[in-house]
Amino acid sequence: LNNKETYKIGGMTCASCAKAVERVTKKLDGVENVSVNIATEKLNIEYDKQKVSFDDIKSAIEKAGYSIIEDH
Ligand code: 9UX
Repeated sequence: LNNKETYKIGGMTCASCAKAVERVTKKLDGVENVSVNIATEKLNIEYDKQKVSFDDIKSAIEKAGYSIIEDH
């Protein structure tokens, strides 16, 4: 049931921002693999849609001070 998606993250200005985005998303139940590329500003994430929704991920990222948009 894992679903792989790529999203565009806004507001990351240093490598620690990328780490912060990884940390807040990994913490969500149902999220498996997360990687953030600071150069491309992309979030690659694998998650179970039965357990966690895009809106949950979006809320966590916005709460941490960043923005997220669907990249397709
Ligand atoms: Mo770096 Mo990001 O000093 O929120 S952690 S800018």
